[in-house]
Amino acid sequence: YKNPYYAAGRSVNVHLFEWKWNDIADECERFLGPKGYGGIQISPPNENVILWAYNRPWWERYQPMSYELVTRSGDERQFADMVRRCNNVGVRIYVDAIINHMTGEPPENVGTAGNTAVFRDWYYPAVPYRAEHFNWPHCVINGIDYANDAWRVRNCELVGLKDLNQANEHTRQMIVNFMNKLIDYGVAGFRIDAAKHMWPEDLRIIYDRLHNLDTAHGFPANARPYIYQEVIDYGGEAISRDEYTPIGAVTEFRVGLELSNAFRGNNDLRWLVTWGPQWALLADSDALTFIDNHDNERGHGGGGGILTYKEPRPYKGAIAFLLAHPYGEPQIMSSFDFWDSEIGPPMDSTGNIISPAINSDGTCGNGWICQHRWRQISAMVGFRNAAGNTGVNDWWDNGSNQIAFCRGGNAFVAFNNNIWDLNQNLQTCLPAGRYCDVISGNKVGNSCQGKTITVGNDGRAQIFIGANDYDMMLGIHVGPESRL
Ligand code: LAG
Ligand code: CA
Repeated sequence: YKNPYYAAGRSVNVHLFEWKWNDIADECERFLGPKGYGGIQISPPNENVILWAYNRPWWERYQPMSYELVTRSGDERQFADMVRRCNNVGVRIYVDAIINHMTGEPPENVGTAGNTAVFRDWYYPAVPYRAEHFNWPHCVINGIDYANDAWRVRNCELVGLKDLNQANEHTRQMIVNFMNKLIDYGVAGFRIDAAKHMWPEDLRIIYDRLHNLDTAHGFPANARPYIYQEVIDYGGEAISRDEYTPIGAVTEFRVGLELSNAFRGNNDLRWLVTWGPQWALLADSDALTFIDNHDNERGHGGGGGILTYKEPRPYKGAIAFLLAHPYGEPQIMSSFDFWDSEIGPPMDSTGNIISPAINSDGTCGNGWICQHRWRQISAMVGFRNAAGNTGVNDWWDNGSNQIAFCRGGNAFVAFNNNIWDLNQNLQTCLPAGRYCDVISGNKVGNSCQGKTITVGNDGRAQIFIGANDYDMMLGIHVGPESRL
């Protein structure tokens, strides 16, 4: 359950938060496929309660009404079409699976597929679930429980959301049927929402009943779905991330915390020489790594203090390091603009999501941030693909906030987070020749829009990153986007 089954030569998962299925299919064909992205985490595809009372907040999608595949992102036919078209261009789809709970007791009672429920009776006829399929007696998680009561964290309600009992055979089978339907449509795996709130032994039974990935969609025979479980573990809680690594991969929230801290200038970049498990991070193959996610970019899920698109220079630096370094299976966030932590995606007066516009410079409009289209970020996807499965070698630092390293003989990256220039002759490990820095501009024809780097026969090159340069990093590699 720990292999994302990316197509050959690809890497990096992007969360296209609240995107519509048709738009994702288009984005696979026109951008993500050509740029080498490995996969997409999509927003929950199953029916959720419609909340006009809160002006359609993004979080209504975390309140399921049923497993019918109809949401503001699209219907079942559009879902199937997206998965097929993305797989056809080598980009995998991972589903955000909300299987811990159903709705709370919302003030409205219509779902995105038109179903209703009887909240007070725990009755969701479109699944169907009745009271006996939920945890009983009914209780609500208190803040203090996280420190000392694993039972309550798993069997009581998370913010009042009706808590499914995954030890119940019917409940399990409804969840398994839902997930298998998605696998049969060609998805490659799942983010398990609120995994901390479910018992690992119940989850294991559910995972073991899942189908193999569909060979008709290009997966190898006997491939198991990629499973990354959302467990927020900064230490000191009754429940640990280590309880979940025996059954799948886990979201490593400490990565975003440590790299945000370092790239904000609160910890010297030189210390990153030991980046990985030595920083009390999960083992490499267990870790889904990221800077920000949809919760902590807006202060939900106990998040805060994490770099987001609102602080672009250090944010791009942190993401570049995340993608340049071999540790973990990286994911990047692709957001819509927000000024309020509850507001939903751009929508018209009837609640339909407004598609991102694609500007002539490749950025997005209509309120979509599209970090995955920022040149500095998509270029680092190409960097990671060129680096392949090489390790880190030829580390250099200035004893402070200037660092550089190679990925085998395939790629070289440098960062300058000091307030003075980096101007050094460094070992790049690359074959002699001329290269475009993929951060400061694109290669166009036979020249670079940004910096040009000349590597000598000894593999060394003069590397300059001014303290006031637009970006704090520089990257070159053997791929066609960089090599002249
Ligand atoms: C998650 N991971 O474990 C998601 O990443 C996170 O975004 C989800 O919370 C949560 N678990 C449940 O799937 C989000 C919002 C909550 C919101 C919840 C349900 O962060 O704020 O709760 O989705 O929509 C909302 C209200 C609460 C209310 C609750 C139930 O904010 O005040 O108690 O609904 O009515
Ligand atoms: Ca639970």
